[in-house]
Amino acid sequence: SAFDTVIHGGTIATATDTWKGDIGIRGGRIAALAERIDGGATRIDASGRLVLPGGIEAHCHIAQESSSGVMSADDYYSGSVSAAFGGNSSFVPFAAQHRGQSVDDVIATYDDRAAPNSVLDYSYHLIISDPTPKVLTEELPRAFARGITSFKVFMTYDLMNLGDGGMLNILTVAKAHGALTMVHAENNDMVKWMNRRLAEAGLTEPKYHAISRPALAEEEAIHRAVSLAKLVDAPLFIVHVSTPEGAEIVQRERLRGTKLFAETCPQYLALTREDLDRPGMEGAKFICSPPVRDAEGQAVLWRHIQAGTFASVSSDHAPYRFDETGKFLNGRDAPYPKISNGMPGIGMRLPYLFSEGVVKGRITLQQFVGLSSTNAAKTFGMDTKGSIAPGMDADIAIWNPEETRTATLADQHDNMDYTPFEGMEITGWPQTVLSRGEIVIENRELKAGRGRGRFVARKPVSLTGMPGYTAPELDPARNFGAKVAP
Ligand code: DUC
Ligand code: ZN
Ligand code: ZN
Ligand code: ZN
Repeated sequence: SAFDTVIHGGTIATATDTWKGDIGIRGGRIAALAERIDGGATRIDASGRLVLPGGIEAHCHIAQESSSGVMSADDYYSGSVSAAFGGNSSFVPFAAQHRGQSVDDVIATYDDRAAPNSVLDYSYHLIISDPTPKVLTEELPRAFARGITSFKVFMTYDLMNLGDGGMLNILTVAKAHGALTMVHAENNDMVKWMNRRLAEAGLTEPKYHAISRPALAEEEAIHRAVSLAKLVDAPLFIVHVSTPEGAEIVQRERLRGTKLFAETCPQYLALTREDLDRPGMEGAKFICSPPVRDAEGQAVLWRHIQAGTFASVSSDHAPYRFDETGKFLNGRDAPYPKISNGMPGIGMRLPYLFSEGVVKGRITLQQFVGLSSTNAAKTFGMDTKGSIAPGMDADIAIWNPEETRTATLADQHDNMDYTPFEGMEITGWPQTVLSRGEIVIENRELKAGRGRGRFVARKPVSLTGMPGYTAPELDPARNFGAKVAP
């Protein structure tokens, strides 16, 4: 047969189109699209199903130590399996440099964690917390050259944040190499000041986590991050935007042509600070940063999703079990600043977005494909992924748009002991997932083996349609005839 696999009879959708037809797959790539394709060593019946580009999870923490040394509950096996059950064909976890570590060593460590274990194709975003001269001039350029073309920096946490000058330095390096800087934008001193104030008043239960990280801390830091990036005209990606104020800055700057991208996450649409106030220590399950907020804000975030403010909706899967190995590493009744920070959700990102977005009529199917896959591929330079077109990797998720089930922990297939989405009624579930033409999930069963995933070398971000910004002061020649090096 001309094809290894033919997917037939489904409704195919990309970020721009929907049509009925068949897909012929050969050598792991999409070889043909036609109304009808006969043959195929394997034939997959997709009648009554949606055939979509496999999801690309662009924000997740897998086999990663936090700055306080807590290891995430999922490794590259359980993390990729959970992602696959959730409709993803590839993912981009973080490889985190903590202070004093060499970036070359960090990448080697994550290669050892990922290559033997990942079921899905993967790349990394670096996390940079220690931008020494060697990191800036040698190690980062080396990482970019091998296809790790993005990295995250922090404006908060004493052990992570770079300060404004440090941000300008690293943004400049990223710009020179076509790399993309991602930023966790919360004002560190505002959060520390709030923490001190709450501690002095004895207010340490989980619900005060939300109070300790005000919306203003995010708004101020997003504005500052964008200003720093504009000064050097470097592209910037704001991760996990949780507030209407933050989203509004992103929208305004994108309209001006600023080289700016952003994401939000399902938890900011699904959960509120009321969840942090569940009985006993239950609220600890919902501690993440930035914190979950309120219902009014959720409605505004949906408006921004509709309006195209966000490139993607990502899970920010940061799994810590509800026990002494995870959330309660510092004890069962630890004050909120000592409870491990993050929540799981890699398996729920797409079912939640489909159910609340497409099924409820908030977004189109095309927007869903863009937010779940295509935009991440473009933004993070995965040029063989994120669409259904001849020559692309056959990374495909076949969805049953009508199946309704209640979200449960057992459905996640991760290494967690809770899901924050427990009990939510979800319509639309991925049923079969292919990665480079290989069946990873079929009828909700795992079919692929540990270690089949491959590292994806990524290209620079595409900045088409983003003219950027030139700060007049950056070039003194314009004013006083003096030259400075770029
Ligand atoms: N930022 C993340 O992106 N994830 C977990 C915690 C954090 O601060
Ligand atoms: Zn057919
Ligand atoms: Zn963050
Ligand atoms: Zn994160």
